[in-house]
Amino acid sequence: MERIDLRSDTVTLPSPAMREAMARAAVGDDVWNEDPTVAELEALAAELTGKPAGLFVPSGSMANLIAQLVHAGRGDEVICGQDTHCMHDEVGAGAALAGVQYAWIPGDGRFTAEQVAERIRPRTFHTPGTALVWIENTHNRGGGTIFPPDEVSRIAALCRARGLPLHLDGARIFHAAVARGVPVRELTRPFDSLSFCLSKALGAPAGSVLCGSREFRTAAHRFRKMLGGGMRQVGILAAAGLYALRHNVDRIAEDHANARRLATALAAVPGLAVDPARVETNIVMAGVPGAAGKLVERLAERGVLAWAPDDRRIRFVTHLDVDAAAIDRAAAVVREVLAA
Ligand code: TLP
Repeated sequence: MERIDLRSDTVTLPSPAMREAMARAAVGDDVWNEDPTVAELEALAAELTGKPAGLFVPSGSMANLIAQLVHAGRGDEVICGQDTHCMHDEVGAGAALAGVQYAWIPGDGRFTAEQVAERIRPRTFHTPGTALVWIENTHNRGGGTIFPPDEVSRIAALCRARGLPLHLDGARIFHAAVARGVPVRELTRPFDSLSFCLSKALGAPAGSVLCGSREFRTAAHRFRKMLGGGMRQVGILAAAGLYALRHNVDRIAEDHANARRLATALAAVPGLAVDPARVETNIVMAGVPGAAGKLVERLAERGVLAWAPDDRRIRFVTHLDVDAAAIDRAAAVVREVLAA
């Protein structure tokens, strides 16, 4: 039986050319700052995002935790959108390990400067103080939605005026850049710091890069070591990241087209609520009346893998290992399963 894996864009496999680049990578001990391929990746990431420095880290989750550790402390508050990954999908790491709590804004992950302003609070003998404002772009649980760039600028101006750092979880920021047809640095400019993932649709097997000022990197570097994220001859992984940044960015447009194609097909399936007009990038969220997990199991029995982020939604993510023909076959399976 054919298997079409739409659970996530993290499931992509390194291509033969990427593996070739990994095999050829010059390496050294990165804990001693001696891996030339890691240095090259960090420099390219910094250049692309318009920041002075980059730091290669093992995962997006570690990038998020390090950013919170650098910018916020125990008992501090982080203002973010509803269902943000760091709050929802990282096993409570922000609370458990950085000691922060979240002041979250209801909605689909997008919010306004006014909504941030309402939640900023001083550190008093009663209240936690606001230490950080957090934006996730694109927003995963929101359905791959793009945070409006003008609103990011307004929020950045507010943060500057109130002396608060603004961080971007840009796990999929290249998706937003490709969808909007702009260089990624245009979307990252307003932020003090950011991370992006190499291991999602960019197709690398592991790794994220944190970018920001040199001081941010120095602080982040210490926390990376503290968390056990210092790796040795990791140029092998950095080479995959370099390959991904050089070859796999523009093609993300195909994933967006495939997501729209899937959404259009699923919109016609009775029992699913899908609005193709809301699909901006590579994530399709389908609403179901309930028991989303059961439906995911029935789809898996027919070889179509998806994920239920909650009981009423099924998420399909397009990526470089599924083409338009596979999308059509997946849509046909979904139609048949729902009709059965
Ligand atoms: N997201 C994964 C799952 O954890 C849900 C996925 O399949 O989408 N920020 C955002 C916005 C993410 O979507 C993810 C991963 C991360 C951070 C964490 O990255 P990793 O998995 O590398 O720790």
